[in-house]
Amino acid sequence: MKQVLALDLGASNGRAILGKYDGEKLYLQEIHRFENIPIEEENTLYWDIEALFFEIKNSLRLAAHISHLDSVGIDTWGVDFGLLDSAGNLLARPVHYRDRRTEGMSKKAEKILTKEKLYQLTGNQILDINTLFQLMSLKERNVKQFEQINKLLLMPDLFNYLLTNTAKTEITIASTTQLFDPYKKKWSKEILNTFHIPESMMGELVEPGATIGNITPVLAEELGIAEIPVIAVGSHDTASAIASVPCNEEFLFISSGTWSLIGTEIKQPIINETSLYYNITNESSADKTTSLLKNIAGLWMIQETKRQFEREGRIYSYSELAEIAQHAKPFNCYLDTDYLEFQHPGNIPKRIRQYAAATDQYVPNTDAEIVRVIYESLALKYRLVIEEIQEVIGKEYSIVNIVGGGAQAEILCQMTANAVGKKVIAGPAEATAIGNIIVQLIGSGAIQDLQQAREIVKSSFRLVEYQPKDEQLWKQHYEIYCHLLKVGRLHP
Ligand code: LFR
Repeated sequence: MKQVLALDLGASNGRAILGKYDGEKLYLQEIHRFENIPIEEENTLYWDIEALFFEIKNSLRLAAHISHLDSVGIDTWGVDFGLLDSAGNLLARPVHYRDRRTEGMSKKAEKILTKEKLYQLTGNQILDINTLFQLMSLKERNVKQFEQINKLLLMPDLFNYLLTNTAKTEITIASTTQLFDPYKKKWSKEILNTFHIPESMMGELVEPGATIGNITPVLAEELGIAEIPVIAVGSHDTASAIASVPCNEEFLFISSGTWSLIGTEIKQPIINETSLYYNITNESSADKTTSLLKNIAGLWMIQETKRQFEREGRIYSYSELAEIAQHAKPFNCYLDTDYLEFQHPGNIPKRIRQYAAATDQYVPNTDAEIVRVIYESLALKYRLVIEEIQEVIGKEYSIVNIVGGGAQAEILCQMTANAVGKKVIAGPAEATAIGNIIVQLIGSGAIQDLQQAREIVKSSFRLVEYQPKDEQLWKQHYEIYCHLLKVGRLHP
């Protein structure tokens, strides 16, 4: 029996999941779950790095006391980073990408390097949150701090460093930065030079599956555990989630969590006018292929809406929210779920009402109506993006695999099947942790390769199929939705 620990830091929480592999099936055991709440100080949104590292240590201690651990791997969302000074200490708390400091930064960058060139060199979708634009913003606001940087470590790399004292950068997370050459799988010298970012600041790159080092003797002693190897997994949570898609044929995936990452796996990056036009990204996947995907809003609006209802004293579980939404009138109002104002923390229901009024639509009033319009608009947007991806690849797919927490949202899975007109296979819900575990097991040779791993996932976890329903009705509303988007009516 191989036993490895996956630490997955997501937007709603962090989780420590023990993966046990008996040579045939994979079993998961949740060891610890903790909050991941950003800190707001002087108008800046930061990672609560101390609390998270405390919980990571806690997770290790708890897991190691339950069972022997062969290794541990950490994944987080992309683009965010910590900065080290020349003594190897953190220069400041890492800033969270939902901070507003990067608003408009990609436009400024385009004055230095055209959008076309930025895309051609990195294959990354141009999003203000990308590491390059965060760095530009830092330089603009605090050049002194920028000059003190000795090493930039992306968040999983930073946690690996805190555990092992070894500073390395794993490739899947590097590929989210807009600083990375997706063909050579190296830092892009041209981007670094153009934006005056010293190459020495960037970490030495390692492949997923590589061992970063062992937990330092001091830490092992503090925790009363062995000096466990720390593995660079697909440390970008999306790369981990995609690794667990239970399919060995060509597939479309929706990695459904706070964000929705929609795309497919391809052998070589696709960087051309159409992919730029649709703002589709090329990221490195956990097994050397490329994930061609688009990053659009996901369950964030539902999560934030649930929190707002709570603040107002109405407590719902996610299944209760889905239940009330089922009974609300369909297609009351359409949202562009990627509208900027929906991306920041706060009172989302209120913003939806303001948005509906400003776009001359029915104003959703009840909790049920609010939740329904979010789910419906997400499903409509999924169809749009799937059509874009298919156009870029030049191929039609017949099945959509939904992995991640959203695979449990039956309402959204069914609406997706209806909107897209394709069969949906939902699961596994614990995709990110499973992908993290798989890469550790491949790294140690316990599993041969990703193909074998995907068969193991298929036989180890519950998958649910959804067939499209009411296709005509959804098609009709999809057409209206596309029209409204096209003529700018969904942007107040
Ligand atoms: C998903 C994700 C996306 C990335 C976004 C911000 O959790 O990692 O892939 O674009 O978060 O980093």
